[in-house]
Amino acid sequence: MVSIVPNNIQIEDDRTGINVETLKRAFLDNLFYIQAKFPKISTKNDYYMALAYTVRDRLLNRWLQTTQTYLEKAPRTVAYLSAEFLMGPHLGNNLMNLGLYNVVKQAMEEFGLGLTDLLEQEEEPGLGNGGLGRLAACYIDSLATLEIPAIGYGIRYEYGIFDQEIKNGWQVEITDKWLRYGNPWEVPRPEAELEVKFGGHTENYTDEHGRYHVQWIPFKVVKGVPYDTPILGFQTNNANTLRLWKAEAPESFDFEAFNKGDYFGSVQEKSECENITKVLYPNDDSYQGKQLRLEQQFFFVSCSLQDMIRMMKAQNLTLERFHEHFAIQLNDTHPTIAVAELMRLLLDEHQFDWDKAWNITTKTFAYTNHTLLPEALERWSINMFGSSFPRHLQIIYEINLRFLDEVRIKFPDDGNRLRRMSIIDESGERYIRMAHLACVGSFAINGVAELHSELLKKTTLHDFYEMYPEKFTNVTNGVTPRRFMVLSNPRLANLITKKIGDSWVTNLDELRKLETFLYDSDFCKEFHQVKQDVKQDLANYIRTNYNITIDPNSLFDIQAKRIHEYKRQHLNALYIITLYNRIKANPNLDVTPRTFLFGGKAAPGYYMAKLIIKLINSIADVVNHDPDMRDRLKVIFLKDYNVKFAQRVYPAADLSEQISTAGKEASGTGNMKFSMNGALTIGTLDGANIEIREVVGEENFFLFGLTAEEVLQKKAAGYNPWDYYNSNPELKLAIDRISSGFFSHGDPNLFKPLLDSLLYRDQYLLLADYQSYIECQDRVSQAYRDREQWIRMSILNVARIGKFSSDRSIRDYVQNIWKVSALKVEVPEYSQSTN
Ligand code: CR6
Repeated sequence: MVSIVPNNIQIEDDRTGINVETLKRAFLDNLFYIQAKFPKISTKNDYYMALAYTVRDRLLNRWLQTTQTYLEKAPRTVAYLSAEFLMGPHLGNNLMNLGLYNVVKQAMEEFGLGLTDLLEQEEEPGLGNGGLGRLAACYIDSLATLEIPAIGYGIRYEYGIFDQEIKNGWQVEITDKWLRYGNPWEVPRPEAELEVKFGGHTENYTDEHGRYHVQWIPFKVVKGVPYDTPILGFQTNNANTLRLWKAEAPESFDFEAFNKGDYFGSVQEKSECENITKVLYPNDDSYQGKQLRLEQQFFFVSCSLQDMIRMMKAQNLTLERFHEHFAIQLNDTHPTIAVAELMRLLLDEHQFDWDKAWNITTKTFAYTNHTLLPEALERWSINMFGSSFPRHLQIIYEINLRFLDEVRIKFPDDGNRLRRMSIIDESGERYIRMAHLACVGSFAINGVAELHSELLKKTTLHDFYEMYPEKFTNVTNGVTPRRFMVLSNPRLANLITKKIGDSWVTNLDELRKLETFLYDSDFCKEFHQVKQDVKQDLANYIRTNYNITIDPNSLFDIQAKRIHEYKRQHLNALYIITLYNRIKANPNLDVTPRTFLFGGKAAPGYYMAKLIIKLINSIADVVNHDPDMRDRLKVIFLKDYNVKFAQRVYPAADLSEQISTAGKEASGTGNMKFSMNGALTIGTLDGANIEIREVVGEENFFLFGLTAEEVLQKKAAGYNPWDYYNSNPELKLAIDRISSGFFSHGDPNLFKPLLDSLLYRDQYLLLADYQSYIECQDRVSQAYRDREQWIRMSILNVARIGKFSSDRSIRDYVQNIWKVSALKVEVPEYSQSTN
């Protein structure tokens, strides 16, 4: 095979060189030849694009070398199937990973361009909702950094998560036209398109050996075109691929209609095909049983499996060894139809017999569960499912039949158990339970934090745990310290590196060495100064964008995450009202000045979440304009919280709000990002909070609230929110303030649905946790006054957070589930960066 990089290239050229002069030349070259602009008429976006291409050029060599190495060595490969990848901006990350940040900054400065300005220009690919999608992005980063052969497979949504605006305090959704100015990071591969079938019916036939087969005759066929994005590891040569599929109409689709003169009909059919990857469903931790969503799931799963099969063929590997070549991770149940699709491909298209196909399938898949919330557990009505995927329905029935036989043998005469475990829910209208299919079709099942994995075994998947105990494990989530420390908090990263060297970036446990400096007053001062500077940055941003002045010496108390009742942003709001009431009652009260910052999107169809946003903004209106508050209390709802903005927010927090009802937040990942940037957490014993508290030390964590077990007991004992309302004067006053119309210009009805839900049901036990929460918040206020002590607690959060690197999570997956090995990629000397 011809080597990709001719060995005789020894000098730097405009596409690989990394000194300032070459970079400048390359930048102008791209501006001219790709953007077709010269400086005088260039927009900021032209400059961004020119720089992006300049950086991409310097990445390509590693990427192609990686692809070639993987092709030649055919290593066991991880395929991470996820309906969401919330990557965040690429430019800064690639500059960091290539080690080119500073030299490019200088090159741009010599042109009079600010690198931060150019970075700001990038429209982020918002191809995810929240934690689950961002987790996939962190894992893709760690896989590349750890040099593990891996492919991320997903959907190239034309519209990602909506942009959020706030009008009159309400959320307004704006479509996310992220591809508007082009995407310099992706490479379309139309030559690698595949076909995906939908609808129709099945036919049986017998082959010449008398063997019985099924054939799927689809109603329509859609093309899947891959768009590839290189994912470079941190200071490695390994650049894995994120392969996202776009749906297109096949060229031949319209012949018949055209011939009949039905121009309109044929074009409409084309746009219907393309609808499949048009838009991301904006629901987080809940699902909508929409046919199009199911079609999206099948579309990307089928493309990805066919792609894997094609790769094996190109490598002359036999499909009998599919499960040896690929470990496929199902990121939640969204890609779970893959179990049936791999069976179909093996049975119908490659003529395997059932047992062989099933053996391969069940040695291939591993399933991660991300939630216990019942409204998020996917189930598809049999009618809907069968109309789009008639063959898969047959296969699932057959899987279920054989599975229930197994259950019967292990647990004889237990009809209830059979009904509970069946992949088909037959209690009313019939549904396919995707989590059940995932459990039956996978060799490993994991939750995303210790508590969550335990609760899965005890509750949601209890029967499956009894059936297959050996399949169950835990892998606690993690986040990448590259993006969430080095890139987004360079001041802190530099200080740390100055003290302990830079190996912590890929070995986060090294942060422990910071503990040596706990009583080094110079270090503590510098550490504090970093926090103050970052807070000042955010304050400046808020002044520019919101015209509100906030005091960087106040305690920055931040809750940034999707808006959901179980996350209890409204509990936070009740505390703000309580503080407000206290100051109103006693205007000279000595309070610790606080700035409450919120960020997060509500699912467009989730009325209660939208009402919570309106409530926060209404409180902000009153509080921020009340002279009695005299800058002791400020409340701001930051609009359009996304990855780009999150990178500004985490570093600036003093306090991180992780206040979900215990047992409801599977893990959380924002909790980790805040803590690694030195915020202290106020939180419940929920998700990964428990493990964060364990490692940072209970004295460095503000704990409150009921435990998961107590929550269940309280509900079982007949919880009555009114008891709390009636017996707690501060709580009553806070609620009454809302219901009287105080925050709604006298309108007592505006927030009634929210208050009724709290007083008559309070599913998430806000009232039960209120007292414990406000007492804890008062302790926070006290603690913040002892600056030295607070700084030490903050340092300890950073120093002990190593466990929550996504590198650790990926190592867990690699060792306990995937059993894959690293494969180092070598590239010629000349293009390796040095700085
Ligand atoms: N909404 C969990 O709720 C977890 C992430 C990633 C979530 C959250 O606690 O940290 O997954 N679940 O594991 C789902 O999306 C179903 C989330 O992001």
